[in-house]
Amino acid sequence: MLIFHNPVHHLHQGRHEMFRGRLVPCHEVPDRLDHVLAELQRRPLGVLQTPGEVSIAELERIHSRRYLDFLAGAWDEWVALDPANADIDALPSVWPTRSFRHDVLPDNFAARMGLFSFDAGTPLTAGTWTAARAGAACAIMAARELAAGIANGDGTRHAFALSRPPGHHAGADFFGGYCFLNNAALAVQTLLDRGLQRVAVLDVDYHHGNGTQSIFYERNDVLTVSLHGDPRTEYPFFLGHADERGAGAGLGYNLNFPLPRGTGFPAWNKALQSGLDAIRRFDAQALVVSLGVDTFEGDPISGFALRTVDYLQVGQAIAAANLPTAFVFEGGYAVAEVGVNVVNVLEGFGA
Ligand code: Q9C
Ligand code: ZN
Repeated sequence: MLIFHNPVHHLHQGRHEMFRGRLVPCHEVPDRLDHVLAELQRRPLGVLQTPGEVSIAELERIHSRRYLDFLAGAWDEWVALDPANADIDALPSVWPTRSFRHDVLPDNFAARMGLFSFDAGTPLTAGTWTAARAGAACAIMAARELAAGIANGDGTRHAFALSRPPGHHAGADFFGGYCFLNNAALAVQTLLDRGLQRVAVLDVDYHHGNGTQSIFYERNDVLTVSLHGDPRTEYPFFLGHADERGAGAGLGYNLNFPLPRGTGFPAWNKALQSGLDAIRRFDAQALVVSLGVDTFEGDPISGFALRTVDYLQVGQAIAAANLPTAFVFEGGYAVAEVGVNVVNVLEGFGA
């Protein structure tokens, strides 16, 4: 397995997220990725590489120009408001909701933070843009290698983009859920741009991949499948219901498996099998897996009960789809166990 890791991920280092009216320490910390790297030292699964630069034009295949421009300049704008802001994370605090029908770009920075986000749990920091861009490059490079491998017939069939910040909550023009650039969506688009016709996304993170769903909702070249905590009770709350099946040309190309809090491996695995069946029926040529391990029983912010050993079976099940596969790291906040759980998936996969 070819592994692209983000060498500047630690430049994105949020201090606080808003939770129940208080600023609490961030769950999405650099240590998470370092634990995966440490586990890959103990159980090497392939060559570790760092990505080169990717162009803004490649990011624009998924994200809007004005969102990317905003992200690129946001930190400098934040500090320009007050030099003391250099020691504080930027968080949004005002949002347009249903009755705000225009999206004229406001001059006010706080207003633009709100226009381009959906929660106050996702701090933007000095190094966020640099780290997120390098992370997107990991996903794009992984997809490029896969596309080349598919074209050659005997080249790379599996790759892993090991990066943070994560991506699946980020939409074409919004951040949230600790995500800024949708790494998985960028990997999918790269595969399509390099000649594939049908790509499937399997999102196994605890939280619904609202960004990925919204990006591909009206398209029939991408099947999006997500297993997640029921949005009636679980973040991100406003998307991820079972009746969201896609729209327009994309009708039938989005599949959600909302599961109740407390779901253990047997029921979760049943949903996984149904999702994989749909991917088979779709006749996908490649698979992008949004690999969050916040389904773990010990995860501090999630509610499923998967055990460390179960992740070996998760990998085996995904391997049975027998598709060229790019794994993209997403959530997982039981920091000390994240490495073992992620590498178990990859080992089970037979990487
Ligand atoms: N007190 C990913 O797993 N906050 N994002 C939940 C926690 C948002 C998770 C509240 C969780 C976002 C990529
Ligand atoms: Zn998650």
